[in-house]
This record gives sequence, structure tokens and C-alpha cells, in this order.
Amino acid sequence: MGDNRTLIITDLHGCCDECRQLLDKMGFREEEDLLINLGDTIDRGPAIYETFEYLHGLKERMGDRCVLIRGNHEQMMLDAAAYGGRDRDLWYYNSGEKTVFSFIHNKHKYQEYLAWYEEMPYYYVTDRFSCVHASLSDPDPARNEIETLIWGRDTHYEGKLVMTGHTPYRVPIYFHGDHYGRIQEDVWTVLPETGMIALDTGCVYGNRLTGMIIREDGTFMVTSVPSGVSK
Ligand SMILES: [Mn+2]
Repeated sequence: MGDNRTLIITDLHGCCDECRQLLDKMGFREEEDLLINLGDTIDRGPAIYETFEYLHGLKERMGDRCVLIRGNHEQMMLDAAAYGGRDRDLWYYNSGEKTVFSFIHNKHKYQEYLAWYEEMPYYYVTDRFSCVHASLSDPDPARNEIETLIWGRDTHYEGKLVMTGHTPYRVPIYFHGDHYGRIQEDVWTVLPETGMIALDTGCVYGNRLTGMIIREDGTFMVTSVPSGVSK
């Protein structure tokens, strides 16, 4: 059996330093690992352009081993650029101007990279689990409304295992039907077959950035680094 690993991170919101620290802590190997980002790379945080530049470079070098899933913030940006008007108002209301200015401050325009953001898929599916930004109602991501995939907050889920971000909790949580519990960090555990693992721990709100490592043998571990953003 190989030692292929999958690393999952989410909700960077411009927290580029923490992203690098977390990947370091997880022993990220750019040449071998599968890296999955669950979306919301932009808006709110301190280093939005830098985060883009870092992920863009990773995607360039890693190709299919770097999966950048779309969050509601990328969707709002794309809709704002495409339709203006109320879509732009919605994005600006959700901190979009911070992204606009971060790109301008670095002598770029976010509009130059719309095609790159447009390539972000809404979900990623493997034999063992699925990945989406926000939530699932049907275990098959293709059978959910886009709205559910990128904005959903329902955690009453007991289908095939899914990893999500979007809704920040103080610690990573495992949800299964009506039950839920904190996931212990830095301990290897058997990957559940069903339920929902929520990984957004509110880095951009000053809490922590959490990542998950899944090994080929069906075990996983979550680990985190503190946020440098003041609360
Ligand atoms: Mn979100």
C-alpha cells in the first residue's frame, strides 16, 4: 500500500500566513499529496491577493492534485463581475471590496483572473468521501441545489461521508443525523463512512485554521494553527 495522502483545508479568507503554517505543520508534500481546498479563499482577511498568488502557483505546479472547490464568496465575486447591480451589492456587503482593493494594492485587478476562479468546481468526490464548501442534503453532490452546496448550513446529514467548511465552529465537529461531537486534534482515527466533518474554525475571525490529513489506510487526523488575525 502506498502512502498517498489527502490534505483538506478550508475558508482561508485571505489568511495566507496561516495557510502556509498549517501546510507546514501537516508536512505538506507538493510533489505527492492531494490538496483539497473547500472554498472561500477571498474576502474578509488580511492577505487576499497573496493567498490567490500562492494557490495559483500550487495549482499550476500540482495540476489535478490541487483541487480548489468553489465557495459562496468565489460565487459572489463571479456573479458580481458578470451581472453587477444587486449581485455586486451582495458581494460588497460580504466584504468583496476588500478583495478588490487587495488586488489593486498589488497592482492587479481581480477581473484578470475570473476565468481561473470560474474553473473551481462545486464539489469533489472520491470512493470514500465527498468534499463541498457548505452542506449536502442528498449524499450525491450532483443532486443538490447549488444553493445548498455553497450556502447550506444544515448539519442533519447521515449519508456518505462529506467534508465541509463555511460555518465556523470553535473546534472541528463531526455531525451524524441528530448527533454531533468535537473531533480530537492530533490523533489518528478511523475515517467514518457516513456523516459530516466540519473543518471551518474561523481563522479570519481570530480563532484557528484547521486542516485534515487522510491516509491511504483509511485513517485521518485533524490539526490546527492559531490565527494571526486580531479578534
Ligand atoms: Mn462560505
